[in-house]
Amino acid sequence: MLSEKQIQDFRELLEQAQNPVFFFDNDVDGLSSFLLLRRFCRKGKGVAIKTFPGLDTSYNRKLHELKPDYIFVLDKPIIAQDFIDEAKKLNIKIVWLDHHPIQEIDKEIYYFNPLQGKPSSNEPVAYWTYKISGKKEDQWIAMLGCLADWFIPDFSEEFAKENPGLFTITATKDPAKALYETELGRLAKVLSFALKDRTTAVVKMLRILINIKGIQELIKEDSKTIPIYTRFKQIDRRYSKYLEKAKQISKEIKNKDKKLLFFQYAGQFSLSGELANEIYYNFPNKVVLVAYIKGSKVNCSIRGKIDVRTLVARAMEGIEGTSGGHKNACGASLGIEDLPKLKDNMNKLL
Ligand SMILES: [Mn+2]
Repeated sequence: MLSEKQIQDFRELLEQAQNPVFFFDNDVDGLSSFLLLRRFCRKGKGVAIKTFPGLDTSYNRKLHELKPDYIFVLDKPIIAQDFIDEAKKLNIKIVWLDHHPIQEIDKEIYYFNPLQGKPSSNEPVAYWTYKISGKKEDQWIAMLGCLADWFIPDFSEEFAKENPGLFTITATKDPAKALYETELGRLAKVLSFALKDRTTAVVKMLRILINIKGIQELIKEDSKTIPIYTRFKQIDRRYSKYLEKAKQISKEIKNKDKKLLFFQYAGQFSLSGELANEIYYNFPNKVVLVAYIKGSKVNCSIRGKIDVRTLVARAMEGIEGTSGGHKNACGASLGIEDLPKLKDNMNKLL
């Protein structure tokens, strides 16, 4: 966890900044973290980082363009050394708040990570930015960020009691239920899909969310929120189709008693992580592998009750590519020619 002192220190850094720029991970935890801080300090610009897994050197130009005195990096496990050097050269201070495994950190960076605390913990960044901002009226934003990272925060029961139409007490016991069966979960999906848009559209979305009065304004589909919903619907149409297909496939394999639920798709949008989560939610006894084919490359998302990280690492033996992630949720990338082999290996190992 972060200590009271650290929370206070972070707040002071925010206050010192005249022209902060917030670089945040391109997911709902990252977005919520930015919004909580931005709505608290009322200054600075936000940049959604689209490079993965780290903030890479393609963002150096933002330092010249936006001329910040402080930058705040949120929910990103890696910052390219060259970016850090460039910031130093320009006399820009770096504040970094993250909850991923700790990397070697440059001494001149103000680094905050609950994993370093006592006790060590890894709450989403939105949880901590909410503690920093302390604005009760923004609790819904913190809820969205936490949920999207499959984390139920300690204020969720309070939230459920005060917002019965949005969230339920039973959902406070189960993050999957919270995500797939509540209105708040649906909104997390809306924001997640809306983030998958061109930079200019995302900037527009940020402006809307910085100024929005409350969650009721976000729920309402009107002239104000239309840019968010347009993109969401566009992606959700595809997403729902893929999901239906995957459910169909699982019906067919149920009879054969197979452990692996394999689903592949190609297209404009990278949705394999979201799809794998929801398919796994529907078929918790299967190991789910969703393969997103883009040109000659494949990105896979794997979910399962068992240790799929080890399973995938073994199935990738002899295949050129990478794999890694968490025990029950991991990823792999490889060339398209090796996808049948990966599927085959997984089937054999299971
Ligand atoms: Mn996160």
